[in-house]
This record gives sequence, structure tokens and C-alpha cells, in this order.
Amino acid sequence: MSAGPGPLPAPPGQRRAARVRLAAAGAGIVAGAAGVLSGELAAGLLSPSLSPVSAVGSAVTDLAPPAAKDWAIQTFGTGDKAFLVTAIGIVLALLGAAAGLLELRRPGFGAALAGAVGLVGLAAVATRSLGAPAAWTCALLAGAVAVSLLRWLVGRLRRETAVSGQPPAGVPRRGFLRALGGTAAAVALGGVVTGVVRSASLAADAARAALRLPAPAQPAPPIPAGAEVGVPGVSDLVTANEGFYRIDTAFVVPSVDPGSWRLAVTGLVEQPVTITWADLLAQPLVERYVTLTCVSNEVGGNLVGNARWLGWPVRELLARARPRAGADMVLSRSVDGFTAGTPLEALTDPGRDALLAIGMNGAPLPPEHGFPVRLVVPGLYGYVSATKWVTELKVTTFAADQAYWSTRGWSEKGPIKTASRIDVPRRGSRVAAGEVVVAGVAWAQHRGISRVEVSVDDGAWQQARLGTGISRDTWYQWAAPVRLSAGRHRIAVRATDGDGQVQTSATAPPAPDGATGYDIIEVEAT
Ligand SMILES: Nc1nc2c(c(=O)[nH]1)N[C@H]1C(S)=C(S)[C@@H](COP(=O)(O)O)O[C@H]1N2
Ligand SMILES: [Mo]
Repeated sequence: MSAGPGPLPAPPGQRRAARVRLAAAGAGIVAGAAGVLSGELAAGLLSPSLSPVSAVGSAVTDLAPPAAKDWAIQTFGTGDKAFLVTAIGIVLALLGAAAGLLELRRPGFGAALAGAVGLVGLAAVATRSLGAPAAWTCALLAGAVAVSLLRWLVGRLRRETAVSGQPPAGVPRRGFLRALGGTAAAVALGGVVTGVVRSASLAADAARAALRLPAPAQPAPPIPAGAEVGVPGVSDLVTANEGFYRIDTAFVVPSVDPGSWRLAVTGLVEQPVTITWADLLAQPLVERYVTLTCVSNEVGGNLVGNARWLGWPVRELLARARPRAGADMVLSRSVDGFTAGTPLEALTDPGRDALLAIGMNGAPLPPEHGFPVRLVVPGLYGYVSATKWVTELKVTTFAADQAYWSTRGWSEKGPIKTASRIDVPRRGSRVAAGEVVVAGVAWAQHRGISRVEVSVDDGAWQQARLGTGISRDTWYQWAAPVRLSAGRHRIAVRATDGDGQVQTSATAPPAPDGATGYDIIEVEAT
């Protein structure tokens, strides 16, 4: 007959106190998670654009110094948002743990910390032009749930572990552990429900999947023979949707149901007009190849892509609204509050195919590229023209209105600068000495490219073979054979636009209106 395990020696008080602190920190994290999740769940039920986490993420993005943003884009590329969510998650967990510990020490103080975090969320929501009462409610709910759960859990922990006259150092009992476990389980379940609700709110996705684009009344002219230079490794003439660069301030990709989408033309017009998705589909649509470029693209960078867009010329819609004399800008607005300021004349010019695009390379716009409708304006950087998820065109003046990036130090006008890029050989690579084919792309949208030249080791400029342009609104492929002796070499490229202007060699950073300078690579020939 063996006696069961005998009573263990009581752990030293210190260890017990540490265990209580751990329990308090855990309670803080669980309470915080429950709060955040409630806010997200409420937002998911109402509209994804109300998400408090999303608002905080956007606020961080907006407030971050440009250098930090460039770093994030450079380091994480399209993963920069996942990085931000993870960072916010870690900060929230740390704050939750801190609130738990504080609440253990001084009841009410931890709750105050949690409340303060909630207020930050509320402030983010309030400043994100999401001032809607529903958005406030989601943030308030998140804060209230976190604060009350923290009070409840840590209060319970204190009572159960109280040692008279000393800091709590008893052993947390079943009651607390059950409360904590139950809350954690509820959080996990809530997470699943939120996920489901989120995906349900992506009804827009279903609508997109079911969509069949109308045939264009005016198809894009076929890609001319000779447009491809036929060098392996050179950028595809038409960029696949999956590989197309994505730049926007949207923390969560807005999901817009085409069934409830409206586009309103407002402001300085004789006749305000609103169109629906059905109205838009009923118009004679045109198809055009247009190369988009981001003003943030560094020399040699890849924030540029070429696609076949299907859409309705914006000028037709503006003509219905009849802009008043004096108007010189259209402030296009997205569902998420982003705005771009485009010169009115660029949108009304019959010679420039500015489109309300619904199709990209034969498919409905992908959600991250603006489904259901975006603007595409040949010749202008995206930040002043290419509004995704567009819902309003306000006819106005540059004097009266400023767009999103213009209030953040970027230029009001953003015509695309002539640029050229070396795709092959890869920078820093080794090549066999002898004849080496250098190839890449060049663009000067709406002016076109008339010549591309390369230079080896600062030697004479040699003319490259220029692919036939699809149109002056797209990029051009080019290729040039050069002779490389064994050793290290620098290869530079420059383009001349359709007006005969040679690309400037002066280097400039992206801000405030686009980078300049020659793309130069180094290779080692062996
Ligand atoms: N709604 C919305 N539209 C937007 C932006 C944005 O932040 N929000 N960014 C613009 C910028 S800066 C660029 S370069 C292009 C990029 O379009 P893409 O992501 O489809 O490549 O979208 C433009 N349209
Ligand atoms: Mo951009």
C-alpha cells in the first residue's frame, strides 16, 4: 500500500508571487485580445472599413516618417502590411501584459492603461475620415470589453491569491483559471467567427467570381510584331495581374460589392451625376494597354507594370456632368477615403484614354487593384490619378482642394518622368566575357520612347534595339549587345522620349515628384 505522492514542499513565496504575476500578465493579454476581437467582429458585421485595428494600422502608416515607409516597402515589399499587423499584435500583447501586471499591483491602474490604449484606437478611427458613429462604436466596444474583462479577471486573481497585508502571493485557484481559460476559449471561438464574418463580408469576392466582363466595343489594338525583343529575363511586355505591383494606403483591402457601388460626379458641375455598376457596364467600353508607375519607384525599381485595361473613358461621364468654367482639377475619392487630384484636362482630353477601368488583362479588377472600379490615366503617376475602389469624382480646383499625398509633401502634379531600367544581366551577377546582351524596359507614358542607349564603363553611348511600342502610353522593351572584357564593368542606360528629350542624368529621390538619374548596374565578366 503506497501512500500517494506526499504533499510537496510549498514553493517559496517568491516563486508563487512570480506565478501570480504571470497569471496577471496572461489575463491582461487575454482581456486585450478579447477587446480587439470584439471591435473587429463588430466591424466585420457592419463593414470591414470600420475595423479599429485597420484604422490604427493606417494611422501608423500615415504618421510614419517617409524613410520608415520606404524601408518597410523595400524590406517587405507587398508583405509590409503583414509586418505591420504583426508589429501591432506584438505591441498590443505587451501592453496587455503590462496592464495585467499594473492592475495586479494597483487595481484600476491597469484598467486605465487598457482604456488609454482604447482611446488611441478611437483617435485613430476618428482621424481616419471614418468619423461614422458605427466606427466609433467598434473602437469603444473594443476598449470597453478589454477594460471590463481585465477588471474582472485580475480582480478575481487578487481575491484568490490575497495574502493579508502583502502583495498577492497565494496560488491561483480553479475559479480564476477557469475564468481565464473560458475567456481564452471565447476569444479563440470569436476569432473563428470573426474570420467567417470577414469572409462573408467578402461577398464582393463572390460577385467578382461570378462576373463576366462585357466585350469591349473597341478592343485594344493587337500587340505589334517586334514589340518583344526576345531576351530571356527581360520584363514581360504585359505584367500578369498576380505579379503587378501594389501600392495603397488601405490596411485591409476594401471589399466593395458592385451591386451597391455608386460613382458620383460632384462639385463644380452643371449636372451632378451618379452612375451604378449596371450603368457602367451598359456603356461602350474600350480596351487600352497602359503602363502604371508609382512615384515612389526608385531608379531601377519595380513599382511599374503594364496591363490591358477595360473601361469607359472618364471624359464621357464628365461630359454628362458638364464641368463649370474655372474648374481645373478632379479630386477622385476611394471608399477608404484616399484621394487623388488629377488635372481636369487630362481626364477630358479626347487624345488621352483616361479610363474608369473595370477589367485588367481580361479579368475583373483584382480586389487589391481596385475592384470593382478604378481610374487609369496614361502619363500620370498613380498617386495623382489611379484611384482604386473609386466612388466619387469631385470637380474642383487645385486652389480649393488637396489630395491625400499632396498634404503629405508630395507634388500636386505628377507627370511621369522618362525612365529606363536594366533587367538583364541582373545587377551584381557574373557573365561570360565577350558579347553580352543587355536588355530591359523604358517608359515615358503619353510621350513614348524614341531611343534607348547603353554605355559601358562611362564609354560612348551605343544605341539599343528598341522594341516596337504598343502605344506611347506603355513601356517599351529594348536590347543591346555589348562587348565585355574580363573584369568588373558598369553598364548604364538612358532613354529619349517621343518628344526627343533625353532622360536626365541628374539624380533625384522619389519625393516630391519622382526619381531621376540613370539605372547603372555592375557585373563581373569572367
Ligand atoms: N484607393 C486608393 N487608390 C490608390 C492608392 C491608394 O493608396 N488608395 N494608391 C495610388 C498609388 S500611389 C499608385 S502607384 C497606384 C498603384 O496601383 P496598383 O496597386 O494597382 O499597382 O494606385 C493608386 N491608387
Ligand atoms: Mo504610387
